[in-house]
Amino acid sequence: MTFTAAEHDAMRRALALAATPGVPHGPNPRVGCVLLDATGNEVAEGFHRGAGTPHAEVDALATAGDDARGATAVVTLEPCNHTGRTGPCAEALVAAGVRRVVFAQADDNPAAQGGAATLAAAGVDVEGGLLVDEARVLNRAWTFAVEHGRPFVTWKFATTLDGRSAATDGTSRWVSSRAARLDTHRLRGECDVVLVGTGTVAVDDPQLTVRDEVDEPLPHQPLRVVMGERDLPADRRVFDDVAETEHLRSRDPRAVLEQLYARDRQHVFLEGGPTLAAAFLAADLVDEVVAYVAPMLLGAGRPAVGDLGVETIGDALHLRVTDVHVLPATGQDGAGGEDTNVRLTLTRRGRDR
Ligand code: AOF
Ligand code: ZN
Repeated sequence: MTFTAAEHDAMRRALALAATPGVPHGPNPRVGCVLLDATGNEVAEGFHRGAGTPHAEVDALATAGDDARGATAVVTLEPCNHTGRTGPCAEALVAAGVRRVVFAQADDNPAAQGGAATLAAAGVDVEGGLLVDEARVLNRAWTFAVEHGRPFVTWKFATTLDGRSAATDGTSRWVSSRAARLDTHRLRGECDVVLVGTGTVAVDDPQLTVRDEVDEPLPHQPLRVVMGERDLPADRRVFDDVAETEHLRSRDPRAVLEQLYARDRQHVFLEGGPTLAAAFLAADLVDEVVAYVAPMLLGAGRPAVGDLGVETIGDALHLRVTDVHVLPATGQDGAGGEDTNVRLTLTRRGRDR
């Protein structure tokens, strides 16, 4: 692979453009594009602002106008080859007279792939792979979903130091600190589905919306999904009109993920109770864990996770810690705050070390 220093710098810029704050994390990938002239100077830049809006390349081409002729397009994702919500970018680049295309990540989306071949067939010089790791991380959930044919699953739970998520009388409201609750809302906002079981809705009645510091709902709300067969009272808070909600009448994690993927959902934030968490873990369908551990002991009460069928220590599920930090106390936390946030991943070989 031979990339110039100018192409390298342009790809860094394109990655930053793709990550522009406010651009939704799904269902489309976040994509940036920079157009360079023959001397390596920037002609125009563009980025994708979410499903239904122009793709990054088309956005940059619109700014460049005639200056696109003979240019090099530096894009974080292989240009698409399809007419979906918008037209094929590969053809738009050819029509604009772009001479060379440098991209980071290949597009494995079956609907859109093949842009590099189309460009090459039209005589455009094409190279991929520049800063590909950064591009994959930028669209972590989208990349995972396209490669695995199902949404990426983040299991989030709040627990006391002794692994309890509620006291024996069922009260759970102040297990996590204010900082932990705000952090949860931020993470929810990056997902396109918040998933719980019917039990959680019946017992805890959570609202499951994304709210800001003053408890106002944000404009972009993930779909709220309740899974399970039992009927639910219509007065539950998940059925309010702040966000959309769907009740999927299935207890099977795999079937539910399949249905969500078919509806273009790529990142599930699993916030169910111990039974649902155990079902997803047992089916090997948890990809990331986010735990908020409160400096609190209950000694009894609802466990954070239900029975995993582990009877001997050798069968324990093993996870890898990717980040750990203590969240600040805010003064509004009854007992003192300072929850520890732990992030972990599970490999597909979760049970061996
Ligand atoms: C690009 N540039 O900026 C984006 C691309 O929903 P559609 O019809 O717009 O198509 C979305 C698919 O197109 C998406 O899943 C990915 O494969 C590609 N997205 N492609 O060349 C962009 N956003
Ligand atoms: Zn496109």
